[in-house]
Amino acid sequence: MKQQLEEIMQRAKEKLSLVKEKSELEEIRLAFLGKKGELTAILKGMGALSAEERPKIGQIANQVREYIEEAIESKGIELSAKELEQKLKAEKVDVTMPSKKTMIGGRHPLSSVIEEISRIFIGMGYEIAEGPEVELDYYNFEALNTPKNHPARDAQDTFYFTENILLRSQTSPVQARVMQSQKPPIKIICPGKVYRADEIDATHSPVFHQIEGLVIDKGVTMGDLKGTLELFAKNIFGESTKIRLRPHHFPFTEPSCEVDVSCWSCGGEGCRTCKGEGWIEILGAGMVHPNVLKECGIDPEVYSGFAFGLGVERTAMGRFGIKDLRLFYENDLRFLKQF
Ligand code: 2NL
Repeated sequence: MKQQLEEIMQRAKEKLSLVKEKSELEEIRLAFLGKKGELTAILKGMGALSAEERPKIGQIANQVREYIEEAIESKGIELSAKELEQKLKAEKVDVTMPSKKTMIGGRHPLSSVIEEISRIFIGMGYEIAEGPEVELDYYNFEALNTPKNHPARDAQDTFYFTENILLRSQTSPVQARVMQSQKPPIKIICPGKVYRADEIDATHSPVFHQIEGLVIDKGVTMGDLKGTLELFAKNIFGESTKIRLRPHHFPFTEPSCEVDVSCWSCGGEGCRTCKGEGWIEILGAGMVHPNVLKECGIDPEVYSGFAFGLGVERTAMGRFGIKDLRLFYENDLRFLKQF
């Protein structure tokens, strides 16, 4: 029996030396130490031994069991270490490899212009107001002194959902909503998308962007309007820029004007950019019509105000020397990367 035990130990030793994977260890443990294992079988047969031999063989059997248990455990530790080493080798990162190129996006030129203009007015204490693009005829036209069948509606023809719901043709309805919901003083600009029933060509698009401004307080005059717009023009086109107001007509302002800036290309001499004029039209403006103030719940005997509006696309085309407005919407990276 002693010999049998030694053989078992020997075989366990050999088998363990051949083990390559941890899963094999459990098989070996069962084969020797399990309920139906070799060592267990020997122990079961010990009943036949003499009282003298039994403790001796029992002791050896215990030693063999301890030996096999320890051998399995240390093999397990050895294999775990090997596995970890292999895993680390396989997952090694070469930090000297060149990195993948990531594409970094940039601002769209129209967003840049909107942001630049917004910053100038925020610097003068204005707040930014936003409102719906799907608008009521009331806010887009009626509240702005432009009743149904008014000839000015023709130039502002837009898209209708129903007789009274439309895509806004200007951002002034946002200003009408602010006047009806807040008390003066009001100092806001309203940037946003606007819509017109226009055919697409180099200078027209059915969707474009506008920034309108509105100031309402006691004692606001045309002088304030002129000073504000002059400061704005100098900020955006340069310190030497001059402005000029020409009489015009808008239904929502009285008096109304169009505003020109001295040409940023030639400074007023006359060149191709300004078509020899020396001046370039950039926006429309005026003193808010008393009918508009009244309709929006503001007493024109107490308060007055000015308003202005400019087209973002037209401003960006002038600023960047772009001849065709469709370039803004095509999302061609060769174009967009230039800004
Ligand atoms: C343009 C220039 C303009 C306004 C917009 C405005 C807004 C309110 C009251 C009075 Cl709530 N006016 N906005 C004023 C003058 C010109 O835009 O060429 N528009 C067709």
